[in-house]
Amino acid sequence: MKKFDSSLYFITDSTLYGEEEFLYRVEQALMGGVTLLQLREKEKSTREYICLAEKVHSISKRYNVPLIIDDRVDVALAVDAEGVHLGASDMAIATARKLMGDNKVVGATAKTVPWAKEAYEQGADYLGVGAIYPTTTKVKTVLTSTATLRDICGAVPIPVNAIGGLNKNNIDVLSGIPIAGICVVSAIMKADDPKQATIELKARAKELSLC
Ligand code: TZP
Ligand code: MG
Repeated sequence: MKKFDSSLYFITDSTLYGEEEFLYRVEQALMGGVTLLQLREKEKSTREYICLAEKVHSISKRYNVPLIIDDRVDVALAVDAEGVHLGASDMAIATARKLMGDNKVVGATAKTVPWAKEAYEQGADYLGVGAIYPTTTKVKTVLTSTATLRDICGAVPIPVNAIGGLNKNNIDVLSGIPIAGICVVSAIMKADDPKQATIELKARAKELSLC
């Protein structure tokens, strides 16, 4: 059954470390309490992407945390991941929904209200909205205002997650906006202690009633 909690959505970046260190950090984040995990690979061949996804999935399953594959429905299906995340240049949400079935999670990026409504109507289960702050993670994005984030939350009945440059010291900017949670890469991936960073980020998000 499809069930997910996006309150602390951790998106990985395997380019920062060797594989052993990367997998260790992913597990530390899971131990720290991330609620949703995304494998995000932009450079790997299909075969390499699947190989890493299998390793990550075998870890995430032990923590009962759903694994979402970025960009690639084929990779998600190949490893029986719990979902896929799609942006504007990826497969259309409606097509992905058909291929993935109703029991898998299909997430979408949305930066405007019309785009958010379109993704919802095509069958998206959640939205990622941002970048709220400039990001050091390699991504083609533009900034999205907190006003637009708030409007998107009001425009669709599915969970909306904020993303982009977020960390425990700046998520207060999201206070009072009815998001379902936050997505982070660097705040956990680049932390000295990813488990502790996860615990602290989660505590701060809870303190601000963001999740
Ligand atoms: N989409 C918008 S910003 C972003 C993505 C994938 C990267 C977020 O990374 P970080 O390190 O949390 O700023
Ligand atoms: Mg994409």
